[in-house]
Amino acid sequence: MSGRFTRAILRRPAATYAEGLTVTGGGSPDLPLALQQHAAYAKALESCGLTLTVLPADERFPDSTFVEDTAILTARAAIVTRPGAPSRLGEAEAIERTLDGFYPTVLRILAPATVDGGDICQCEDRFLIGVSARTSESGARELAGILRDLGYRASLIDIRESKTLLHLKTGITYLGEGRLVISGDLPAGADIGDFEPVSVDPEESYAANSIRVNDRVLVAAGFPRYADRLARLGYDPLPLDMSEFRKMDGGLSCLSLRF
Ligand code: CIR
Repeated sequence: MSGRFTRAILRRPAATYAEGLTVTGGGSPDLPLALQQHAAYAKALESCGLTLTVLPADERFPDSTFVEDTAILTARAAIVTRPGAPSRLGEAEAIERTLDGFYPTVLRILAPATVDGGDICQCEDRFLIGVSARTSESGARELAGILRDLGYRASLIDIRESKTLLHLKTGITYLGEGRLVISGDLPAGADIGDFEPVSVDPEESYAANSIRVNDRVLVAAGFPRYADRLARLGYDPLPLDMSEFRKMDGGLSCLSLRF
């Protein structure tokens, strides 16, 4: 992880949530259950010491609860993205006003480039940037340039040949201490530098999207081998039920912007 987090921004799932994008085919999400799971997620972040800004549901954008895709928050600046799915483009505009309240410097990705925050993995002062169906090559390069100007290191990982990864962070998590969780869905030969890889069993690949938040690692419930592996490495996993977000191709990282 990169320092301790003190805040997070979340957005409640909208009444239109079930109309969002999905290829998973897990069936239609149950909105009341999604709201319960979202509330439990918020509580878990608070238990890790974070102060939350929970934005109201935005019915115009069914996927807007996946707030991570709209911005990249660093200690030096905030960067508003341009989400790659046309139905999600307006979400970035909506987050910008919120970020203005927290950051003196808010930069943005410019059209026609696209970037989804789910493709960006911060590992201390280095950023891994996924080139995906959502993050265009030009978007990835533009973002890498912005990050380098801010004094960070940045490198690209092309995941376009993966049939299972929506975003780079669908398949990786930076745990801190130089360790990177990697699911087998990451294309062979992906350059992950000299991070120590922590593998995830193929039948538990959904669990690869977890989040280190201060002294805990939030993990999706129902993946005991992964939780056990983290515990044996000295981490303190906090399992959360994610069924209704998984149905819409979302994971733990997608539901918040942490800073
Ligand atoms: C989408 O397809 O855009 C949403 N249904 C799911 C976004 C998940 N976000 C993430 O992995 N960062």
